[in-house]
Amino acid sequence: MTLDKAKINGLFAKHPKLDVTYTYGTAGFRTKGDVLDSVMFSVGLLAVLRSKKHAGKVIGAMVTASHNPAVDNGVKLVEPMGEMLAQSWETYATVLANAATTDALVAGLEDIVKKEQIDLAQPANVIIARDTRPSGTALVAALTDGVSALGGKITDKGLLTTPQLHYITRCLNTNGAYGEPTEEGYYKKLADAFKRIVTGKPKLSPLYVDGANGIGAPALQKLAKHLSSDLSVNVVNDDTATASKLNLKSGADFVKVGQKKPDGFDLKPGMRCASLDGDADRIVFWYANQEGTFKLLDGDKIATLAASFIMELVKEAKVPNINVGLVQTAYANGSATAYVKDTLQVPVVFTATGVKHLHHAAEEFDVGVYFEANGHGTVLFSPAAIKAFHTTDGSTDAQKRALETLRALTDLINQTVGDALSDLLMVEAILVSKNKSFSEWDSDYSDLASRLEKVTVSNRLEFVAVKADTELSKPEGLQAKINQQMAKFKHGRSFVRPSGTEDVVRVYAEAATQADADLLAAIVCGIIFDHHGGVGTRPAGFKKVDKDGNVVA
Ligand code: NG1
Ligand code: ZN
Repeated sequence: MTLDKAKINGLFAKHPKLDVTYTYGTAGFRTKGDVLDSVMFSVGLLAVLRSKKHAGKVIGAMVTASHNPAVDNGVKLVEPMGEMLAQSWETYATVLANAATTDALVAGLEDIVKKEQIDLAQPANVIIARDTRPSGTALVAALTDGVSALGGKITDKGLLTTPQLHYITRCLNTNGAYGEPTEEGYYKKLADAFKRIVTGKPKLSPLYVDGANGIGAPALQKLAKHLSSDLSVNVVNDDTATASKLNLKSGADFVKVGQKKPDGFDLKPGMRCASLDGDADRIVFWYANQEGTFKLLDGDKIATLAASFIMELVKEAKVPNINVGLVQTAYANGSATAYVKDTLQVPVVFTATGVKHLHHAAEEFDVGVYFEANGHGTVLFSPAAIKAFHTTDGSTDAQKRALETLRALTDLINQTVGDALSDLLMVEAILVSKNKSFSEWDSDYSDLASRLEKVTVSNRLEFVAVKADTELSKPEGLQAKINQQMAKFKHGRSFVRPSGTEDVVRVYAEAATQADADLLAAIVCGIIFDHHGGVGTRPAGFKKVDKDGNVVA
């Protein structure tokens, strides 16, 4: 069988490539929604090849730009078991997306077919879903044309959260063993597992959830219906009809980066709150303490809560040989890392930014807890651990209860990808089981002060991060300047890396006090802006540094 060049040519003509260079980055392709038409077409083609490579298994395609503004959009592919696209295929995605002519496109496709030894006679199945962004519908149509151009079958699942699409993909490829392959099946699976843990235990006060005016808001409302009296949840920022409101002054990223509450909340001491992001794969929790100060419970706090709870259960259930590990990135708070190592005594592995890296590292453990500080993560259970939880017989009531809770957790926690709704229920189930308030949870350790900034530069790809993103190998000399500055601060730590989702470089700084963290970030930002290609208006807060590294303004 060969590629039908005439068919590809005819459909590609509807989706001409613009004069833009595209890269499959941290989270797939992501940029302004109005320059993505041809990219979607190329991703449709690639999805077909990926499905054929897997002998016709279903590949997922999610159209979303997550926490980014409503005008942005993007796409990422999902592997048959629900993971992110294999990294070795990201290069193919980039090549196809940048092919400007049918000849270049067909050459790119033929190259993949040859290198991957793909049998074109295999069937191909793709499912697609999108978040609430206005550009989504047209982009789905473009991707559909790409799938059709190679004769694949595509099923449009409409509006879903990103983790729901990952869930459905896995269900379809496991003949329902992972669950019913529908949105309703997803809610039922999560609700049933949650009930198995909390039934009969005292309830907590209501949880106020900021839906970021995105797809997570209606999804959580539907999930809540399945939980009726078992979970009291109020969804705020649920206006998905006004496109411009998506992630605007709301959502997990706004709350985490700004370290402040979103719009739409009259925050009172004791209120329990959480924020989802625009495609509901991230969640952070927050509250006001008795003094009314805003307090954040981020991905690091979720990870430590989950790891300590599961370790306790494993011990109580007396399941032998279960190793628990935690995976973090450079953005994890230094206090969180110290707490995990010193108090929980759990091994910590560091990976580069982006959940695909964390996910694979977590698979190395029987119970692999991975979370980015921004609230994106999950807990993976190895097949051996799941088997052990199902085959161990408890002799005491406490042991039996612990085993049942472990089994329920393996159903409650999304095994494919970080999932805000599943994580929300996991945290609530743990807090109910431990009868813990947010402030008690928060008291496990105190975060070091931190600041996350960004700098717009002429070419962010001149910045090359190494050692799990903790250092820069390029531009030459910059890392030494950062090291010189961070040494001046107590608990000072700073690192810089190019974003994979925005055209900026990110600057992270951490120190003993907020003033110091802010100052360290402002200095590093100033150095980058002034000496490494800053563009646009120079932000007023950036510091100026002389050649000896002294702050002069
Ligand atoms: P970039 O833009 O590459 O920093 C952001 C997050 C990542 C990851 C991706 C995907 C931070 C600092 N960065 O990536 O951790 O979640 O988005 O959504 O939070
Ligand atoms: Zn997201």
